[in-house]
Amino acid sequence: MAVLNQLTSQEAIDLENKYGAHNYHPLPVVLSRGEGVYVWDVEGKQYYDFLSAYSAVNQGHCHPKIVGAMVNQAQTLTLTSRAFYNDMLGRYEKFASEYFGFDKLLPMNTGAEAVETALKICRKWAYEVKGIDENEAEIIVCKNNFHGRTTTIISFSNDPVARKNFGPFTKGFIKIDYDDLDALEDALKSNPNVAGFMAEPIQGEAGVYVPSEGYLAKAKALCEKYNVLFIADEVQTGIARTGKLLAVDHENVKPDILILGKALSGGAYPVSAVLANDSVMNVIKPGNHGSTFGGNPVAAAVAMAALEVVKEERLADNAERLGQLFRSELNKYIATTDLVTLVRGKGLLNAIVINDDEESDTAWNICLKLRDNGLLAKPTHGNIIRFAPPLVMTEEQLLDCVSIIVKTLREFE
Ligand code: IF1
Repeated sequence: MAVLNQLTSQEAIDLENKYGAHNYHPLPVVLSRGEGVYVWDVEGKQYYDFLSAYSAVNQGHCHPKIVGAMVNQAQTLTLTSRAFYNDMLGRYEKFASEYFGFDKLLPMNTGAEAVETALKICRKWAYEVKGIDENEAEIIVCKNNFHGRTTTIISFSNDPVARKNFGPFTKGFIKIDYDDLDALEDALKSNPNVAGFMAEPIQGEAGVYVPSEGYLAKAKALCEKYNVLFIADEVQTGIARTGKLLAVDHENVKPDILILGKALSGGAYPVSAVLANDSVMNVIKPGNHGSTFGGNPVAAAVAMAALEVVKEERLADNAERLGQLFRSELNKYIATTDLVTLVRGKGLLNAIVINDDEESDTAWNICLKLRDNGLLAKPTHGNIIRFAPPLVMTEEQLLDCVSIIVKTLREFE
């Protein structure tokens, strides 16, 4: 095996620039180790990870129980494909279906694949159960959504950078304003061919937009009234991130289709899933859908360990408690400054809005300074900085992070 000689940060960045597609603009920091809430760069500098790989590392970097399950399974049987059965998949499907309270689970790998899977199930249900004419199904989505980057998913995005020059696009989607129940009812009333309504319980990439209290429950009730499936994309908000196991749990809403990803594996391995009850999931028959790695034994072992950690370490309660503390501490600072207009979020999915226009690079420069001060975060859009640490953080560590964030912001006043 090639000896991994130690790279400097600049050497690592140069390699990516020369040999890697330029589909990202990362913050200039090169990480080489992670443990719990900390990551280290190649020069050995330690940082608090306040992004958690966009909420994939809720259980903390390299959690020993999750890594142990992965290593153990990887030394036993990694992949059978679904051409044959294996002794891990059924156990995982039972475990996770009961864990989230659904009849069945369809295993995939990435969040976007799970979103695509949910859309296919919803359409097939519309034709075979609801009775919509084939190829006429419409799915309602929200403006400023983020559900992934496949061609169909960007077909219903309104982000020009995600869409430009990737057409032609997939038909069959109706865009409405987020957090607008009248718009939802109008779309349901005026379109007899609606199959489903898909939404993020909190719009993450848009800038951590928390909808009005009751929005999710009323949206679900409207879906029931018009015989339409409510699809919750909890890829980013799920797995205890917002202070409950699922963000929909804050309103006791049970979606007809639940989409999971990211922290379903604790960030150790690509694992995603779609869950539904038999009345919906049983429209899927052999040959309709699948993937080489979907439901592989390593994914099964990792996901079960990752979900056990969530309960054993009471991560939802910790996220709820530390999230309240984080927002109250940041609000104390906001009361003293014009630089930041607000902090918003639920649990440990939060964001601050910088009092500057979207095109300014203030948020980016603040994140560069946060990096220098030992904390990693990244702007979502323009003037909004998302803060999402691993849910295993202690109160002492959170308060240390708050002081780093406030100290850094004061340098920009
Ligand atoms: C990137 C954003 C976050 C998601 C929701 C599905 C997916 C995502 C609600 C697709 C993925 C990731 C993608 C990653 C950055 C990150 C992201 F900035 F892109 F929008 F978190 F907000 N549903 N979000 O948030 O899951 O296929 O990536 O596994 O593309 O840069 P995926």
